[in-house]
Amino acid sequence: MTKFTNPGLMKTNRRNVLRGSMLAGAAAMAGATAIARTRAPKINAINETSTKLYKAAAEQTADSTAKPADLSGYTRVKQELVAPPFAPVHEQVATGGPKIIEITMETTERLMVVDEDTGASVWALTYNGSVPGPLIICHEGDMVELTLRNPVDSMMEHNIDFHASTGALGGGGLTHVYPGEETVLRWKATKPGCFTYHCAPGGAMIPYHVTHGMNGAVMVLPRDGLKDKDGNQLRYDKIAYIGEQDYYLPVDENGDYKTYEVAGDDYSDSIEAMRTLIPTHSVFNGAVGALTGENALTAKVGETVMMIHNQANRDSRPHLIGGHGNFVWESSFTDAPLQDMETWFVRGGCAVAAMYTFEQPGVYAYVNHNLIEGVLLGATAHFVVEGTWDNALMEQVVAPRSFET
Ligand SMILES: [Cu+2]
Repeated sequence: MTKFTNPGLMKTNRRNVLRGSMLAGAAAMAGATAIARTRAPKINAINETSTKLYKAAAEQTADSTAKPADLSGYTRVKQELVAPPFAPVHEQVATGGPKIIEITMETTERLMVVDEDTGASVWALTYNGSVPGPLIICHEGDMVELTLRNPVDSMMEHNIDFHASTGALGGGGLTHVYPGEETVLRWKATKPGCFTYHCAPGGAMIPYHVTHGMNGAVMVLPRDGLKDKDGNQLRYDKIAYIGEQDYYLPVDENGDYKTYEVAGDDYSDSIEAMRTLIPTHSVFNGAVGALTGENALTAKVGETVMMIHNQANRDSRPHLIGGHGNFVWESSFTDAPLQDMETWFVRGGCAVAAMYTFEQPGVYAYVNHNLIEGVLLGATAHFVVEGTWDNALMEQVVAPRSFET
């Protein structure tokens, strides 16, 4: 099937649909000034290198005479993935032997409003239609078996790189799917912790897809559950899964956010905006206000919430205003958690788990404590917590009043 991705500009066939090199060529023709900067590496050259890298990984495996994996002793289960901020049904302490966890994700491209007030929107590239993609949960020693499906009406090629996995570019080299294709990848979870996954089709398409929402998190729990530094069991009552997304949305000469007909049409403008390294937005769960107001997270006094924060591209520093990170796993679940943290650190390209038991009712803001990003760029969520106020912890002794001068 032949389709015109840029009418009048370039013709391609299905196997070449919006491959990075083709789009970069189109971008160079359409907006050479946007991309050809002094000393800036040529994007099509980067693409070529990266494409070869991915091919090499795929071919290496295809030529391999490796013996089949021994799947005896594993039980197959299906995990129904759910949209953020929720988590799939799971056990905190594994029962039974190791499992092969079957999941399915679709690489859906959809127009999303990022900020209703300004009209900012993005042709989001997603796993299962959400930004971030769904949270996947397994235990150390389990296998994750993903069916990755690219809908027929997609404009682009997609794949997936699991930071929790080992080999073949995190699976990126084995999972390239064009519109109308599906692939199945199985990998073993050998490292306990929270990990990012993201699309990485090659070249400039890697940051383009990641900054268009194509990322999410996997939580690999220890088989015997989470522990504090003394080995005491830790359990949570609920999970709040928060994906922080930096967007670089193009604006026109009047400063208004540009709109585009189909996914991929913003490629050349987006590359230019991304090169500034200054995001126009840094939001939680895809859009300004996705976790505030009517969409706020909820909890009760005495409940323990596990906050999982994913940032696939940039560093972040979450802070729960009015609360703490009682236990924070910035690295892996193998390490003892940090305790009683005020603000913790999410290295760009990773996911971090922080556990807190609410002690007071009210509205708590969970922010990126670069407060410019938290307040001006959108990285704020709210927890609305019900319960009884504890004056022993805090009391307004005197309400604000005038004082005598
Ligand atoms: Cu993608």
